[in-house]
Amino acid sequence: MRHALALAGRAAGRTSPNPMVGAVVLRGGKVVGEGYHRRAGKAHAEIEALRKAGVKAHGADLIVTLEPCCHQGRTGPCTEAVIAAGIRRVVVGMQDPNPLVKGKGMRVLRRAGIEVKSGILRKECERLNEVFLKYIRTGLPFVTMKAAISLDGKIATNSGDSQWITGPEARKRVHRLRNRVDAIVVGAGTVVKDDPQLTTRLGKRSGRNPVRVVLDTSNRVPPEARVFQNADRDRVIYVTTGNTPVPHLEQLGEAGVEVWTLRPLEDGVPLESVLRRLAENGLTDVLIEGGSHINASALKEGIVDKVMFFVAPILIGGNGAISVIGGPGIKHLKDALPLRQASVTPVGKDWMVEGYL
Ligand code: AOF
Ligand code: ZN
Repeated sequence: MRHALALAGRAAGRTSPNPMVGAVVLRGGKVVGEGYHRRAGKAHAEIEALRKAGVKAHGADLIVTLEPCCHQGRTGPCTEAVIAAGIRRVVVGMQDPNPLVKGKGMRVLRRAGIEVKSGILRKECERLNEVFLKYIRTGLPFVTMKAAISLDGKIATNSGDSQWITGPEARKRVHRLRNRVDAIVVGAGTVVKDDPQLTTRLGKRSGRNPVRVVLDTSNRVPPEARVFQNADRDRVIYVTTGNTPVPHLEQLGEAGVEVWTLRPLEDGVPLESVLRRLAENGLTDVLIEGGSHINASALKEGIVDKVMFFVAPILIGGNGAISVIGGPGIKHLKDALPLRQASVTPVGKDWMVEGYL
């Protein structure tokens, strides 16, 4: 199962909105076939592993991180292929939360006389697919709020200087993260102030750019911003609440930027509807690299799943220096948001602090 998990992880960031799945065919304790799901629409992990095993699958064991599917989707039901291959025993990491499967896959296998064991390294399998789990249960993407902050929680000095708070190792880590997620969401403030590209830059190693999403509810973002460059090649989405001037929209359109017009909420940013639409577009792993304002809205709307702060051992200070979470905040400490499973990992001279909400 550990090997199957490692195989599954090879496609990290490439399977949305589908899960990462790994499978191994074992015969007499020897691996005779293995495979993993490479991207949505391509063969399921089980099928890849069974194909490799060929006739050796007869009487063998199949180890798979996720319950085999029993439905006709973009590909046929894996249960049929498992039965046809003559597999004797199936070892499953976790049940498939997909309502079309959800235990039915295992029942179908058992009914065909195959021995099924389930829940092996379940926690690890669930952790690997935290994004898929969130999406399949709620229709919303898994959202990580990422920021680089000083030890005193600032994201810039009182004059707005913010480059760079963290060191090169932490920034490299962020590029690896961008290479894995499906989309990055930023607000107008960040684009106006920092003019970021939000691309994946990993040096010689190749990466791919996530879809970049700019929320501009108060029409502040200039169409010349760097984030809109390369929009003809890599998808960029501009979200407005309808007050962007027409020539401005035309310029964005010509640059290849996709424009989404959404109904405004009271305080501007209709985050949840943006996220739902991203998920409908198959973008299920979303990073908010937002800035103070968006971070506050995101937390208020309750749409953040995970926090990832890179903390630099520096002190900035100043009442006018922006902190990582803006907005009105809370009155009582009992209302503070606690992080679950919080952890600290040193990254260069900085620390990566992670936790779940
Ligand atoms: C995968 N890869 O290795 C396994 C999956 O989009 P489809 O038709 O390929 O079906 C996707 C569903 O199939 C997915 O939601 C999950 O329930 C099940 N298993 N999916 O993409 C795999 N084993
Ligand atoms: Zn399948």
